[in-house]
Amino acid sequence: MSDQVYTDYFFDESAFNTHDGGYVPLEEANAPQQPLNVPPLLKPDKETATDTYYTVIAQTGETQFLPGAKTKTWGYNNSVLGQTIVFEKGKHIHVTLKNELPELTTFHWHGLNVIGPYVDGGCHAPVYPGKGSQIDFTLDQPAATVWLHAHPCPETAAQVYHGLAAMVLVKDQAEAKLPFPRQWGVDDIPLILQDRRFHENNQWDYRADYDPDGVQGPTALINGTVNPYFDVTTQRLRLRILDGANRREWRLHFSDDLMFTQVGSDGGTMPAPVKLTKLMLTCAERAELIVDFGQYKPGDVVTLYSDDVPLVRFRVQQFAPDNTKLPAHLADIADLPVTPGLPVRKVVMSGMDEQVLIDGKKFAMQRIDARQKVGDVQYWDVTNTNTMNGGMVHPFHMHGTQFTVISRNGHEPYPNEHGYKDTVGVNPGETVRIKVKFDLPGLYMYHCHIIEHEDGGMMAQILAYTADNPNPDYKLMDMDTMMQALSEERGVPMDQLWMGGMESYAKMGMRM
Ligand SMILES: [Cu+2]
Repeated sequence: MSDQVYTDYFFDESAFNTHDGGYVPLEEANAPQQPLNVPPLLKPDKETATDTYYTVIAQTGETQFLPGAKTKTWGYNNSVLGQTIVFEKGKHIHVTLKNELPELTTFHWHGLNVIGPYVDGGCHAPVYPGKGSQIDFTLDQPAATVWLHAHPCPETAAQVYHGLAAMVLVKDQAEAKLPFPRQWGVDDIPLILQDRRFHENNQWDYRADYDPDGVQGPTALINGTVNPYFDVTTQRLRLRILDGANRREWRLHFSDDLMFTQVGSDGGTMPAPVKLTKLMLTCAERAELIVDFGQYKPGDVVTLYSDDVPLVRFRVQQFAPDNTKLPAHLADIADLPVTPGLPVRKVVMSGMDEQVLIDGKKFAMQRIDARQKVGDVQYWDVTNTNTMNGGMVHPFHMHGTQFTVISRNGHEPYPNEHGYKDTVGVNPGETVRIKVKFDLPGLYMYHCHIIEHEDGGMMAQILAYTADNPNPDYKLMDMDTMMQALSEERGVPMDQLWMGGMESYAKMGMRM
């Protein structure tokens, strides 16, 4: 491992979300400290040597976040967020999806290389209330921390805000051999970072808080816990961090500027560990960190902050000494040659508020914007042209693939961007070159992961096709079907339906 310790956030400071006119600063929680909630591992319905069966239920519930009234929430096999789902590479996975919510939803596997558009679970795979569906797939990708969230366009942001997000772990034999902590809830800890505003009676009110540049709240929730502490009983902790917020960037650091080691990013283990004292995550990005508490003694408290707001207090207990050293090389990342003859694909993210566009257009569910042959390796140049008032970082996400980051404005990517990624923050005025290959056919979305931007139209879709089936006949969702269903489910006339993303189309004089 390189001895270099990086001490900055890498991203352009002038574009941090704190400069946004609608920025909602986090406030230090005044609720009592509570133990960090660790979402339990979901039990399979059945498991054989080759197959695993799960049932995932989207359900309503009530959650005690604050003293007083419970908050009405949605979750997966849980009142909010979800139980943690584990998939083993190479096993045939069968998932029964059930919708017990009052409205349609979809089940999107963010970071999984699965067939699109139905198994992938984007907007074309609605599951209606009271109904279910079945998916199955076999994973051929490295161990990683990925996630499940709702993705019914343009209602994704509201549903994720209600709580529809769960962590998913992919496991494989290569990662199992690495000297990483792996006792779930003891030294292998998820940290799903979100923020909410609690209104009267401790309720969330997405519409009241709506902002086309992303909904934020002043209260940090970590795995759905306000003001959590965690008792450290081992010298090393592995933190699997997910930015599960609709809009917020997290600028993470510990008290005493404690150094930590990043060993994983979105698509799994990084090629080499990287030592840091600061880490910024943009929406939907993940980072796996190893934190060593060896210099502390029982009774000490180490605090994880975002900017200057405490998120989690790690209370150091007695632990056995652990001198495990990480190897200098952790994982192989394929450096695939680009397929000869292919041009560099250009993708432009522009605008802010309601004006957000991708390649000059807003998303349309029935329009296929691009094509790439399965197996081809192509450079994509993803540009953020929004430099107004310092601009903002757009986290660019692709379904159906894990890409590699080649360069930022022609320069080296950040030191912790050498692993597989499915989401990359693009600074204002910057072009990020990524290398993209689809292993499976399907129709896949790519978009900004500020979720209100994606609902507002900063999204497009690409057909990954094979030579023997260049024009598959997918049944694609359409806006009339979507609106009719929601209108019936909510019991409101179509012309009174409100979805945040629709406003962005209406204000631009467009239809979805
Ligand atoms: Cu954006």
